[in-house]
Amino acid sequence: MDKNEQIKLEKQNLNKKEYINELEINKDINIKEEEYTKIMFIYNAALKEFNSKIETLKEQYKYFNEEEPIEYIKTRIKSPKSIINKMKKKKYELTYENMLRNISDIAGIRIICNFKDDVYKIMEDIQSFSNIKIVSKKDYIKNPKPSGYMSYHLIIEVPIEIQRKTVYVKIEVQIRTLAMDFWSTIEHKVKYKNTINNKNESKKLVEYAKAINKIDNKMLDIAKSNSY
Ligand code: 0O2
Repeated sequence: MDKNEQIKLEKQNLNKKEYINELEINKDINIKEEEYTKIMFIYNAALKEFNSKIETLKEQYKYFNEEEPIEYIKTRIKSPKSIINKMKKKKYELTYENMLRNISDIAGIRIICNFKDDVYKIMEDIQSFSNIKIVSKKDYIKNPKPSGYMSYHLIIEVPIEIQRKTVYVKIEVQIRTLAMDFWSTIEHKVKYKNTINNKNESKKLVEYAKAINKIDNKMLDIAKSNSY
């Protein structure tokens, strides 16, 4: 590439505005209108691209490290009802702008692995991906939630190309062990989304989370002593 071509390209890149700025986002959310569909298409596209990176990482461990820490991967786009409920709970006005800025888990990916150590290895591998911006990290394994919930959360921004513009899309990545996933799946069904607050049941769930954590640690010890 000659120098002029190089300069032209650099200018073009500088002029690339984020496509999201061209959408009319300063208005109320209406899930039946085109704007909503376009925004969800963008989240879906970003999630697909990132999922493919994680699938490659899963395979890569097998071929280059002779280990398979990732058991399975799940992706989901938050339902309109869940988005609206979360915004109401957090007392945001129901505008697209607030949704894009403040709801970080519209696109979500969950990575389930074998052992606690794997969680941190996977998290560091994701951090090393080029082009991915890390927005925030929450370690609910070292600091479990009062409910007993354990998991590692990352909010990342993934670039995708839409209409010749780059859009950075937020994705929530949850990384946890099979044991943590077992607990949180059941707890999500019986309590987390339920408004009825039964103190006795909540206490039991915290106890079970602690018991599961002990077993997780023991499984890791066995794996280490067998140099898995
Ligand atoms: P759903 O239905 O799973 O999507 P913040 O970012 O701190 O302003 P936010 O977004 O609530 O607040 O972040 P947080 O607390 O890290 O939780 C994000 C997600 O983690 C939740 O999404 C749940 O998926 C999961 N989670 C958090 N706490 C619990 C818990 O106590 N039990 C279970 N089972 N899951 C939990 P949503 O949108 O709340 O729910």
